[in-house]
Amino acid sequence: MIKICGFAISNFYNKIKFVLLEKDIPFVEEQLMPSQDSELLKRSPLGKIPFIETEIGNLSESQVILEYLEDAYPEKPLYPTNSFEKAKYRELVQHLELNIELHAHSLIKGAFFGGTISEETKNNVKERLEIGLNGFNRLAKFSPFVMGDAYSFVDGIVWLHFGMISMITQKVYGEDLVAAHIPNVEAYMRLIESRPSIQKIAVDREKAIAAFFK
Ligand SMILES: N[C@@H](CCC(=O)N[C@@H](CS)C(=O)NCC(=O)O)C(=O)O
Repeated sequence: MIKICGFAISNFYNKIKFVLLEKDIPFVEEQLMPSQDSELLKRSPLGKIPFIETEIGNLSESQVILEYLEDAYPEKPLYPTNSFEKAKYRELVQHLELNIELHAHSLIKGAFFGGTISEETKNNVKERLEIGLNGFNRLAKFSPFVMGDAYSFVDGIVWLHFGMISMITQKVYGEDLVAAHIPNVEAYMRLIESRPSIQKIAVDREKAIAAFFK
């Protein structure tokens, strides 16, 4: 049985949980925080979450885990079979994570855990986020789903990251940069929330947020 380790507030943790739910793969969860604790470093090379434990070993990095799950559990495929279309799915996920989420992520400590963010960092990150979000618009179809007229797992990943980026940018800039750059994003987010897997993740995340900030 696959064990997913991390905490239910993390968008990367929820990315893996979402894939497990969408593919109907049985799993258990272990809630733990990232750290440099020597015991954790034996399980996750950088002490980061999420990681999974399987009978044959551990895996870290959410996209690597996703690709492993897709290979090892092919019954409910995430990707289309056409190689180019498949690459377009990967392109959107990678663009979202490297060119948007990663920049917003660099603000989390300052935004929510009592750190400080210099004006220079704030301005630089905002510029990168705007470039990333505008680029995302050039790739995404939103007709009505991000890859076209059919729902795909990419929609779930977009929903997870957009939610987090909205929250961070509202806190740091007093403005939701996702809403400011992605047309009709509110309606899109509500559409994706009709998926049972996303509903489960949203409920579990709310509980985790309430417990964390109690
Ligand atoms: N590229 C990694 C990102 C994972 C990540 O950034 N996890 C955060 C929690 S959401 C973490 O463990 N941060 C602790 C750290 O960076 O040391 C993935 O896709 O799994």
